[in-house]
Amino acid sequence: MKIIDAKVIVTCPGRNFVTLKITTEEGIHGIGDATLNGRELAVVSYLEDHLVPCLIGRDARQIEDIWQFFYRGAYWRKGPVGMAAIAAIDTALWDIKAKAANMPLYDLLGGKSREGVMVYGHANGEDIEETCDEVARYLELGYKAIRAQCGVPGMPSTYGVAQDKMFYEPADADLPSENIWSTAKYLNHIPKLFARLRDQFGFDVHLLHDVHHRLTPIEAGRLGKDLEPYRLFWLEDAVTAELQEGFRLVRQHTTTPLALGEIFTTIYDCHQLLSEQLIDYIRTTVVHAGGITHLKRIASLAELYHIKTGCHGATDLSPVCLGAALHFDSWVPNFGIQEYMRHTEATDEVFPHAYTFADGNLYPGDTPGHGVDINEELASKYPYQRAYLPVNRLEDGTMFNW
Ligand code: GCO
Ligand code: MG
Repeated sequence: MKIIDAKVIVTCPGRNFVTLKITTEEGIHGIGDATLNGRELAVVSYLEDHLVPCLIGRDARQIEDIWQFFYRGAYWRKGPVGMAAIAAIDTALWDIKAKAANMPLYDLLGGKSREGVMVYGHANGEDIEETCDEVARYLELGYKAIRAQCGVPGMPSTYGVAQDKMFYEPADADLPSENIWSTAKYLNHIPKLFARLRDQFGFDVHLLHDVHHRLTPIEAGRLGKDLEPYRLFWLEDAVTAELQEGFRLVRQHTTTPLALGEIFTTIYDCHQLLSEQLIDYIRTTVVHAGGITHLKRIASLAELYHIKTGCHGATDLSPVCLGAALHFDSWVPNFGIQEYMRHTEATDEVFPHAYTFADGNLYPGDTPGHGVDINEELASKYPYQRAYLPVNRLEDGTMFNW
């Protein structure tokens, strides 16, 4: 099954997406997501200039060997640009193999472990009142799990609070916009949000919250402790995780479940977090962690330590990544939850897909492969537009984490 073509497609139906399309001599094609938000063209070049020339002529059936060839063969390992490129190749090859076998991808992985994939939606508002209204709306839509983010008094803007409620899009500027951050104001406010949410909605709905890498371990310990009465499903990215052992301190202070890993690119970014049971949910997903092949390894290591999956699923992960993730989620034994931020209608048109939403779950569909395709003609109508994620500064001007 010789690979005869590998094409990189860049499209911007409301936001930028990079897609790799691989075709075999039998005429079977598969696609993979290669989108790296705010750094898209680096992955395009990495694929076109360095990986595609080595891919043509290889046997599409040898997914593992091709993965190892590109991971080990570069000599330079890991990193978001390289791993997103490898992920795109890997996802496209799994898509091809499943299509050739005439199976939905979850069958090739080992079969379905569950009927539906529980997802969480995103409620957010300028203040507590507005956030409560949004949670109510998500409950009406059937969601069983909802992430709640809220504006903080005295801070002009904060992560996770959107202009357009259904389509949150932080990469919104031609040059990075600058936000202001105050840890003290944030830590004082967030427990009030969850006190109010539990008061109004009770304990049946799963509630989640994303700190977005902004606390020190001891501050995270305090927030986790303050939130314990409200029984969060998880507290996400409480601390940046370059220092994996830093999470020991968070763990010593709180039983609030911790989620981490949307920016990890390999198993080496989390092996200590997993083996010391410092987190409860691992957030790595298909596109940024080396594709299905590597994600399976991470999930298997996590399973050994009672840690569940919770794949990243923001809007910058294309429908191709979401489709592949849903097949992975349907199979993986230690599934926890899947993030779901809706894509715009224009994006959904460019990427026709088999997955559907009902009753708080996503269903991957039964079409052979991962069930997502790209309409190239439509994609070509939306040229790339430079867009950056914001940056963050403390109130005194010091650069901080966004
Ligand atoms: C999440 C994430 C996103 C990221 C985005 C960056 O939990 O969904 O934190 O909102 O900020 O994916 O590109
Ligand atoms: Mg996050």
